[in-house]
Amino acid sequence: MMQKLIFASLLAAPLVIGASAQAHVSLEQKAAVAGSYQKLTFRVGHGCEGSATTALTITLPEGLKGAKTMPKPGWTVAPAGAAARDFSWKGGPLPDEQFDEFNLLVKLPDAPGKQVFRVLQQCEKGRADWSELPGTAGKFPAPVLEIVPADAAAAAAATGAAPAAHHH
Ligand SMILES: [Cu+2]
Repeated sequence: MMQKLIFASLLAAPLVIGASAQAHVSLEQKAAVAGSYQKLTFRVGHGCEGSATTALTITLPEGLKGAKTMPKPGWTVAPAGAAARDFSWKGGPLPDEQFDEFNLLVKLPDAPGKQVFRVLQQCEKGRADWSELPGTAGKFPAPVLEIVPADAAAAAAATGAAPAAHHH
């Protein structure tokens, strides 16, 4: 089913940019400013080969701190202290033909660079481990956030080309 969706999106050129964000488990924010507090929205685009999603565990990379989860009706999220790296939602089930979003607020590191999030999706039948690193041509890419320097973000804003990160 996923392959069909990807194939269809390639034929419809104007939809290509949005299509990759709708499928998979993806991160809505592509870039954010170093050192800022940033809302991260993880979107679950489908289940596990047709099976409904019942749990989602997001592992934060080392450099991120002070994460808070956003309450989500119909789902519980495991309590996590300041040092916790894993955030686990359980609930749903979220049917394959629907999508949903899971939100975190995090403090980003001061250093620019790519941050990779491992996401484990569990379903009524089966699971999907979204953990493949950027540059590997796999079927289960891990969501990635590009941390940009504050200076570069300010410069981009001044020229009207701000990175898609300002969701305060
Ligand atoms: Cu997909």
